[in-house]
Amino acid sequence: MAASMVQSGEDAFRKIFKFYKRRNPPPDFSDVIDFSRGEPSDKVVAVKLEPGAVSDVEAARVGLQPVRNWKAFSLQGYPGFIFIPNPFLLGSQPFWVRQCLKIYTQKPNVCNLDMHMSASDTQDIWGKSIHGLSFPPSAKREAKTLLERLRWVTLGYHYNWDTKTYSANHYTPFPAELHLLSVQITAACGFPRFISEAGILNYYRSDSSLGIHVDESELDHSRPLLSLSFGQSAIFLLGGTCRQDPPTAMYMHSGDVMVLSGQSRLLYHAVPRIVPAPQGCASLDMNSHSLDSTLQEHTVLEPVSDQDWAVCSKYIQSSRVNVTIRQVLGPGQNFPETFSTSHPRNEGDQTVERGLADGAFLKRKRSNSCDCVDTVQT
Ligand SMILES: O=C(O)CCC(=O)C(=O)O
Ligand SMILES: [Mn+2]
Repeated sequence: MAASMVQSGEDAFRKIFKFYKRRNPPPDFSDVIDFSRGEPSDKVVAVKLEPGAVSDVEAARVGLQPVRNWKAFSLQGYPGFIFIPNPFLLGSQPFWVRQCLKIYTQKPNVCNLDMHMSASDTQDIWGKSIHGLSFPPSAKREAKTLLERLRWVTLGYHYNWDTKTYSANHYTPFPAELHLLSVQITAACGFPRFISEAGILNYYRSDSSLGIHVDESELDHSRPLLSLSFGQSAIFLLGGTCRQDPPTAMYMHSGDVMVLSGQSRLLYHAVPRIVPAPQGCASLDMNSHSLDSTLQEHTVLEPVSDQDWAVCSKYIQSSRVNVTIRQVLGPGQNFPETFSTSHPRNEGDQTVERGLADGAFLKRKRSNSCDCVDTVQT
């Protein structure tokens, strides 16, 4: 049992992170909570959502089931933590996967590859990768495609990994359809008027992990942080306000949604391991990408062509994409004077700000302190 391995006073989070990251011998996964089973237990509690906040038509427009059909859970001792196992309509995830791989990777969005490549080289990550990705797995390829080397993309207010801040003068328009999806999910969770101002997409290969961190760079922590996952599954660890608090391990499968709000908004978390999606995961099925025609009328979901889906499904057979959406500023709030410019939203300067290394381990600054939440990434 992972939590019982740690002794009081030590960095329990780090110990459990290493436990789940270990390759040889592989860890025992029997303590990992699987919300897709849909069963409340001594740790898992059902959460009531607000079905009236989102009409069935609004939900379907962005590829979501009617809210009354969603299941939602929290964890004992984590108020404000909401986990919604795959609320997407069958056949709608391929659109979101395609957006993450083909659309959100385009300029002016910023990515890890900008760190050591020219703007023209990172101009068309998708277009430059599709040929290489089409090779059968047995064929030996010289170099990895850009998509295979992609680790993160930022949207909206671009997170600066060095200063761990957002700033008014590095903003590019947030994708409208992703904002719409975020608004529907957060409204159903009891947070009306959510404004999607910053997004971080993390692209995980099968051996990637994401270090222990707290998302605290947003200026208003009363707004929820929304997380969406597609492709292969992950072990996600949710800890406390101190590194000494042993984290709870849970699976995140394709389509799963997580909301960190209230007291859970500033908790330590990490992804120590990517694990294969469960057998028969419908969202990864090549044949499930054509959306029911009755839903197509008002949808923001453009059809995904067979060619595009062939590339996407190839990529997500061994990868996971996670999207976190953040409201940075509270209502009426501005960036501190030193960061502000006269017109923050339209004049995004194109300076490339980067911080994360291009490597399988998406490392973020760590802290061993228990005094306060003093780590760090966003
Ligand atoms: O990949 C995940 O599930 C977590 C991502 C995350 O914590 C982040 O981007 O801040
Ligand atoms: Mn995070």
